Amino acid sequence: MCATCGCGKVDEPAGARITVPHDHDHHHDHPHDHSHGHPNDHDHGHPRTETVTLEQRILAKNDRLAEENRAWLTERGIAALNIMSSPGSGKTTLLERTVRELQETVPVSVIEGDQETLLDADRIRATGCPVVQVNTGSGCHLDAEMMRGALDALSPANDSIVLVENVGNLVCPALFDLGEQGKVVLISVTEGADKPLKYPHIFAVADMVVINKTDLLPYVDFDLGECERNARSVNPAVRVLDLSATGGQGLDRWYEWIAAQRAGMITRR
Ligand SMILES: Nc1nc2c(ncn2[C@@H]2O[C@H](COP(=O)(O)OP(=O)(O)OP(=O)(O)O)[C@@H](O)[C@H]2O)c(=O)[nH]1
Ligand SMILES: [Zn+2]
Ligand SMILES: [Zn+2]
Repeated sequence: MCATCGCGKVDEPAGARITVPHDHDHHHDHPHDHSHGHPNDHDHGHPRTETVTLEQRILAKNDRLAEENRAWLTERGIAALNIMSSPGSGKTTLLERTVRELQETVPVSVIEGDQETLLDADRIRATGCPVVQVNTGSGCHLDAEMMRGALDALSPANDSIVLVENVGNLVCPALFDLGEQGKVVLISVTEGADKPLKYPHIFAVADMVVINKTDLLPYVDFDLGECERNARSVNPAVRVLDLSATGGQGLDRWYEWIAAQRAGMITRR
């Protein structure tokens, strides 16, 4: 996992950059001094026991921070939903549409995770929705420390919804609890119905699997029923929804699920 892919050095979370985009963001000129100079000395040749110990320390620390986030969110009745997928499945497109359609009636804000750029945060900001961008540099997932930093920068209202777009990756985000109320795995019909079997860990931790881009079903060889069965084979209790973020089909059930998550958090407060 992360100790071997290079994203999970114990000190790495401090290297993440959290940006609240402004109207006059001249960020393109800022020096890129984050992580390019890090030596690539992670674990080649180290005994396996050392790698395992490092992984355990990273995950134990993350779990502690995630519990703090969970308590913080629960006290405030805030439903944070962590949306994970491979790059390009449509996370930002779904969030853009969701905030456009919900923000009139429900307080909602967004945390965007990407290795680099403010592009996704800029797309969300164009909807008028409060947003912060977390740039993880070489990291390939959000962790609980980044989540806490982003929540501090965002200051979401009590009883609100925080939609979190994780870094596009079906592997590492599965391991890092953010303290969120719900984990969503998004898969699009162009990716193949076998993905739950090939990346079982992320599907196993999901509360909801969303199958996106159903408007493309006539053009691709993708069996919705097979994908759903594959998801249930690794996570029998998981909810599965199919929708089209661009076409709008199936979005009602997505909004109903979000509303139920929010209601659950408000009740707990
Ligand atoms: N046909 C179709 N295209 C979609 C749909 N949802 C997203 N797309 C397209 O898929 C591409 C990627 O969408 P994004 O929303 O940027 O994907 P993402 O998951 O946020 O990507 P990363 O942030 O890079 O991981 C864009 O060209 C979208 O227009 C959909 O429901 N149908
Ligand atoms: Zn990783
Ligand atoms: Zn995105």
